Amino acid sequence: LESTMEEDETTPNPSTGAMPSFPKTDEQLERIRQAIQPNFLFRNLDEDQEADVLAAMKEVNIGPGELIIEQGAAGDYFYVVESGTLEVYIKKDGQVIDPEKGDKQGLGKKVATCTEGNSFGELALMHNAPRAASILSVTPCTLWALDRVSFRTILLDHTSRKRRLYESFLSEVQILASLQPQERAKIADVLESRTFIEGEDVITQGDAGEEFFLIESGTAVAIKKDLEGREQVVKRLAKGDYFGELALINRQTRAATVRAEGSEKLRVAALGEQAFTRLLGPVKDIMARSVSERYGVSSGRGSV
Ligand code: 1OR
Repeated sequence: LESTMEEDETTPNPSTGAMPSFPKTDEQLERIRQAIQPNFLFRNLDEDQEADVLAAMKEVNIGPGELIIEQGAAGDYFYVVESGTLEVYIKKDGQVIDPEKGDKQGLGKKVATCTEGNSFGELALMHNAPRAASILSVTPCTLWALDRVSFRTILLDHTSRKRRLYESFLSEVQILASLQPQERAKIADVLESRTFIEGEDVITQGDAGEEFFLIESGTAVAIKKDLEGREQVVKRLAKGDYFGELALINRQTRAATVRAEGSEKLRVAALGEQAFTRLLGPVKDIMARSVSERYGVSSGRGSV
């Protein structure tokens, strides 16, 4: 049975100050700050929490060809990549892959690459689960490692706050109805709230799509340009509706613009592409199937 961060009572109280602290130069601190800044886990940390994270991170230098995480092992560290490139491999039970097709060291199939500013190793620590993938360095790398206890202590507060915030909202979103509560909790962990005022665009027709969105409150319109370049409203969207899935499913550019409408601010929850693939796998098929229903079979006009 999976245990979530809230349920783990072994996590020490942050106020005991039992966290490790590795001295760093101002330059190093700045580099780590840059590296963790794009990462959802570290957004919205207060100053003290950020200071704790930075202090607890340990520099790790590795050469090329090192297995830094092995699938199935217990989770000990979370890593942020400062420099270098690593590859992510996943091996399914009993899977045999032709070495010529990239089964490096019997690690399975390459599913992703990590470079500067990326991070990995959070899943096993967040969910008390075995490592979900193997991570192999392909160049010399400088990584920042945060130990399991510090990771959980610092990020616990933040995560449980987010889960509470999104729990009831996600349970009312129809497309997510088939998911288990724990699966919705994992989605809550990675959602990021953003607001838009009337007339602002959340996504723009023709752009590359990197995120999926759920509407938390307010309303929006989906707009497509016709052949003469005139904007046509093709759909209205409100609380609980989703958009932005098409570009992620079809790997095409955004098929429409979605714009905030009305005097109430539009609030959306964004989910990045990697998380979309990882967490909405079961829902993705339903979404792909419902594309025709949502947007009309004939021309596909209005798809977002
Ligand atoms: P971990 O603690 O389980 C392995 O240790 C890490 O690989 C994992 O945390 C993630 O940070 C990272 N599926 C699972 N883990 C992934 C994936 C992934 N990509 C990176 N990691 N993918 C799903 C493939 C079906 C790839 C998504 C693009």
